[in-house]
Amino acid sequence: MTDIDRAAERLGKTKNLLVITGAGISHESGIPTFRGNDGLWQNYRAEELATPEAFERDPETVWEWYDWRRGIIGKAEPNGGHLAIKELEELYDNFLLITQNVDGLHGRAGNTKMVEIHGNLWRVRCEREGTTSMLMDVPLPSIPPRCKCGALLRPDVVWFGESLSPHALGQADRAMEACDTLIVVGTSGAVYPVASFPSTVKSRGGFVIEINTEPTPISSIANIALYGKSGDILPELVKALRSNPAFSPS
Ligand code: BV8
Repeated sequence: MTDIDRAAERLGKTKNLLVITGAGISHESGIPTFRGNDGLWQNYRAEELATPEAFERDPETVWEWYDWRRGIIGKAEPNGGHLAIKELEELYDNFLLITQNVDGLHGRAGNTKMVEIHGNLWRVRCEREGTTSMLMDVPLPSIPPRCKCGALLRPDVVWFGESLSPHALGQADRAMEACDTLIVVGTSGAVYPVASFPSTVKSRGGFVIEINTEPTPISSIANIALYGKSGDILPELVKALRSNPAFSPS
C-alpha cells in the first residue's frame, strides 16, 4: 500500500477534516515562497518589510514590495492543489481550511470554509479609521495609497510582531479541538503561532498528514509525510479517496 493509499484510507474514515496551507501550495502558480531559493525573503529580510515598524519608517518601500507581489499574484491562477482542497471542502460537511497565505488563491479556487489567518494582500485598511476595503489595482496608481480621509492605507495582513485576530484564533482552536485528521501543506513550520498547530492537533490524538517537497520540523510529528509537489499530490490524494469503497462523502 503506498503512502497516498494509506492517507486516502485515513481520510476515508475521517469525519472532521482540517487543512492548513502555507506559501508552498501557491508555488506552482508562480508565486515565490518566503524561504525557498526564489524566496521573497532572499532580497529582503522580513524585519525590513513585513513589520509595523518598517511601515512606520518607510511606507513607500513596504508598499513597493507589496505592489510587486500583487503584480505577480494578479497574474497567477489557482493550481491543482488549490482545486483539490476545494474538492475536499465539498466532500466533508465538517471541514475548515486555515491558510497562512495572503494571496487570495484559495478563495478564487472556491473555498468558503476558510480562515485567512494572516490576512489578504488585496484588502487594505485605513490607518486612521480602521475601515477595510478591497484595492485590486495592479500596479497601484499611487504609492503609498491613501484613504479618502487622507490617511495612509496599509495592507490588511498580519505583520511580524502583530497579534492574529482573536476571532481567527478562536476558529482555529475549535477546529484543532474537533478535527480527527489534519492535512498540512506547503509550510516550513517557521512562523508562529500557526507553526505550533500541527503538534497541538497531534497532542490531542489527531492524525497528521504532511505534504511538502522536503522534510520540515512538522515531519517529525506527521503520521504520514507525502514528499512531492502539492499540485501533484493533492489531486492524486482526492482521486484515491474518491475510489476508496469505504468512503462516502458526508
Ligand atoms: C504573533 C503576512 C503575538 C505578511 C506573515 C512564538 C509564539 C508566538 C509568536 C512568536 C513565537 N516566536 C516568534 C514569534 C514571533 C513571530 C514569528 O513566528 N517569527 C518567526 C520568524 C520565528 N510571529 C509573529 O509575529 C506572529 N504574531 O504571534 O503575535 C506575538 C507578537 C509579538 C511577539 C510574540 C508574540 C505573526 C506572524 C505572521 C507574519 N505574517 N505573512 C505577508 O505575507 O506579507 S508570515 C509569512 O510566513 C506568510 O504568511 C507565510 O505564509 C508564512 C509562513 O511561511 P510559509 O507559508 O511556511 O512559507 P515558507 O516559504 O517558509 O515555506 C514554504 C514551504 O513550502 C517550504 O517548506 C517548501 O519546502 C514548501 N514548498 C515549496 N514548493 C512546494 C512546497 N510544498 C509543496 N508543494 C510545492 N510545490
